[in-house]
Amino acid sequence: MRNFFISLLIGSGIFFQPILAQDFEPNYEEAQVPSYTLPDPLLFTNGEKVTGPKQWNNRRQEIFELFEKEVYGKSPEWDGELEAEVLFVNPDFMDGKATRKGIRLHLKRNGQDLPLDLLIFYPNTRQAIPAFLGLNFYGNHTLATDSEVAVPTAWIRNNEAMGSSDNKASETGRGKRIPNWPYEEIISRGYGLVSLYYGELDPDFDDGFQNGVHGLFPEESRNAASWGSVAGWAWGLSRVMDFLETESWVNPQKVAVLGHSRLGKAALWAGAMDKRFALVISNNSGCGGAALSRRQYGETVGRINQSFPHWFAENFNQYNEREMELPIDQHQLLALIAPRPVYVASGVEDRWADPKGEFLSCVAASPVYRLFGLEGMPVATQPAVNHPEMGHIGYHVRSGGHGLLEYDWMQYLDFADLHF
Ligand code: GTR
Repeated sequence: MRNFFISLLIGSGIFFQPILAQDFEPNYEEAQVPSYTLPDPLLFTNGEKVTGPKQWNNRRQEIFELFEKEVYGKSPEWDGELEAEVLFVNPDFMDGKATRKGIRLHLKRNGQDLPLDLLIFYPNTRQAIPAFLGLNFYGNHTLATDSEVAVPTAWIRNNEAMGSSDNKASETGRGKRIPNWPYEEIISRGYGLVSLYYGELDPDFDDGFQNGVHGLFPEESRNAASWGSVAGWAWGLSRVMDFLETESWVNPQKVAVLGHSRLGKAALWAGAMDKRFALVISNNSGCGGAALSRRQYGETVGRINQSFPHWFAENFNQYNEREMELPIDQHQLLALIAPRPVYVASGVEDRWADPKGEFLSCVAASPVYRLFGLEGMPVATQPAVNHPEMGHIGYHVRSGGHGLLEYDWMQYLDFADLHF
């Protein structure tokens, strides 16, 4: 009876509730960072050493499964149908320099239809070109000044940033995010840009995983290792990639996936799950993204699970205030992307995301790149503000706080030029 009661508690999630004081005080003192040892990406759980790329494949699988089980949850195989509906095509965008397209992707499965609106920009050239793919926070209309790009109907979080007092997108947000998505510059550098609103994949609130992509798999029984929202957003990026493989303007071998903050966590996990992403960019992704959990600097595992119970697998709660017990740490998430290039960016005032922990993660992932004869992070100490470093791992800490800014994009374009 007692065991039955305990498993009932585990199943209901009550067991892993964060044991956090209400008045959580983040640590911002370097001297208060606990001493820790990071799990070695090149050491199998049984203690054997990885000595070459061939063994790395097996070790990679081991690490990947640990992230699935303990952090993000396991995403299902896609066995549904994908249909692309053309909403508009404007080949005379930017005085004829570019094309802007609206595509509604329909994810069909089990009698359900999940619509995802893609906003696509690309320069008018004859060759297939590289492109950036990234989820946006407030809807595609925030990347457009004109009404051809419709306001989304999906639920919006933190919508006051767009001048709305409820969770519905409206005209007040139109064009507001263009500075964060400088498509004119991206196009003039020869790249395409594909963006979609992340809430169409999975609305960012805790509804017991009923809606969004989770709703396409009603037969799935949930357990402590089931996929959370971060995994849902990441999985959705792969469905967009499925579509991009059918588009003639883009070179599918050269698609960079990028995301800011929670969507940076999703971009990293997308890059780990799907090797078709040739380059991966994490902008201020912080806890559960590029930052090392063991440092407990700024946002911690316990805090993030308390604030966002729907983001990760329920298992992640086991490590609330127990980061040292994690069988992996976030440098191994970067290592899962090797030998493909990965870029991590911080903002010096964005202490909540632990800029130094993001940098140290790049350093600790580097041995895996070296296994492939590649330079990972070229430097061992955190570079000065606004001094990017680019090996096969790139990193910068720029001036200012949390945000995807033009400075960040300039580095991503340079990094993509270097590797594509
Ligand atoms: C914060 C959260 C961070 C980060 C951020 C964002 O509230 O604590 O982990 O994801 O939101 O996505 O902007």
